[in-house]
Amino acid sequence: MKLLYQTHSPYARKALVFAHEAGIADRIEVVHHETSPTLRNEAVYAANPLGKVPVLLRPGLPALFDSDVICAYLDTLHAGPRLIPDQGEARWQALRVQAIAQGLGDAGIKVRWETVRRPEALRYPALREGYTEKLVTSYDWLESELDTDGALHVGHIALATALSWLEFRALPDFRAGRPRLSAWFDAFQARPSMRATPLSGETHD
Ligand SMILES: N[C@@H](CCC(=O)N[C@@H](CS)C(=O)NCC(=O)O)C(=O)O
Repeated sequence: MKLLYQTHSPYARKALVFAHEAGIADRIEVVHHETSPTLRNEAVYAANPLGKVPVLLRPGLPALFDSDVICAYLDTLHAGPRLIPDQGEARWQALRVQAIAQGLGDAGIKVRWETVRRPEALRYPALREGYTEKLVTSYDWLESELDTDGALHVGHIALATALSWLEFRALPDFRAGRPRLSAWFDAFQARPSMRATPLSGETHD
């Protein structure tokens, strides 16, 4: 399988960290791409009409996107404990943490558009503030709601890769006043799956 990847994408890294945690990273060839709404990448568009990474190319089978779907597929390919619990409250906790993590990445990208990516004259401060608020209230939610003791799940992977990216891009700090979240994140960052997949590079618009 091939994974269309971008070294500074939290979502692409999420899929790859998931593969590492599932013990199947050696079945995936990482193919590097740059893509953005203002930099069309034909190879990515050929596989995903949204023009976004990650995309998982499977021999003889349709391409899979986005990161949620790729993780769900990868979870069917290994014999270890499911990283997406299939029943009970454990399932809903994993999925809601994943949803918050996805939202952190989405809001962080919006904040970046309104701070560094959009030409200065086109930036809209009210939008930057609105998306910053979503980041901050989500950080607070995680401080109280994140399950830090139980089994590893997809939400943890999505969250660690999102927080790592937010810090990498110097987006609003999630650490101050949130010792539980910070301690959990620091421990997660030390995992081999995270160490094998460092973020790097600049966004190309
Ligand atoms: N919901 C998607 C988001 C993917 C996404 O936004 N990827 C970014 C890279 S961080 C991208 O490819 N952007 C290019 C574009 O929006 O055209 C997922 O979870 O995979």
